[in-house]
Amino acid sequence: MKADLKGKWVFITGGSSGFGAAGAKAFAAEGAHVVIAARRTERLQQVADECTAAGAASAHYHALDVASTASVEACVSWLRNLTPRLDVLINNAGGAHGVDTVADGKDADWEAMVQSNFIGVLRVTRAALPLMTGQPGSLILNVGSIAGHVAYEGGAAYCGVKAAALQVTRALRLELCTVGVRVCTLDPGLAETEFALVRFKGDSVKAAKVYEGIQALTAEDIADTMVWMASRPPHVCIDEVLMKCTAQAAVHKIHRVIAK
Ligand code: 8X3
Repeated sequence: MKADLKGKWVFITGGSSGFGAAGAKAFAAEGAHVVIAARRTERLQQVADECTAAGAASAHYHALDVASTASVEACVSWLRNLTPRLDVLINNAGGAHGVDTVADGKDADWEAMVQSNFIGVLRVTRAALPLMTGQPGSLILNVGSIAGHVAYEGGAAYCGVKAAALQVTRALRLELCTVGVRVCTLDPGLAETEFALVRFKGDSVKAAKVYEGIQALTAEDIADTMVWMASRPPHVCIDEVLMKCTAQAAVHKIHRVIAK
């Protein structure tokens, strides 16, 4: 049985691009009210327009920096004026900064990753929970990563914060069990978005190498799965999804077909 997402209120962080923007459009196509937030507000306007065109019941956007409690509080107070209830919260904001080993790591990169991928999830969830706890079946979907399950060289901080976020998901599920709020994580492997470009600090050649010779997951693949997880009936919680492209059997086992 599938739950209808029509008329549901969906709030997505990191909604200006990648998984967040694709997710917003996918929920819009289901007839949901879509609310997106991110730091890059100029991009949000365009994504909101695309959500309206895709069939959203309504589409809204607001500036949000998940690294700032004041920004999170301001965004969620604005959200409260739009709707007294939130059916789906997607904690998608995050990303990786740098591929340095620990020996060469930069404090600024580590701190940015801790803020966006870990504390940001806690902050946004804390602020949004009062809109969700009154309705059993509402759903928190955290976007994690294969990096939260398996460590790799150059990923100490990113793998660490994604592992931490996975434990936030698990702890929240225990805390919210009695009020019927579902808590899920969707953990992708290689997915072709701006992720690698950000990780390599704008070096498009290095970023392209990450996806060379494989058909990586797309933002739309992730968005489809978000919608699937959110459209299960209220008594069904898809706790954890680890999702990889077929060419990636494991973090270090990637079958690349590269023309000579
Ligand atoms: C992104 C996937 O494999 O680059 O979270 O860590 S990976």
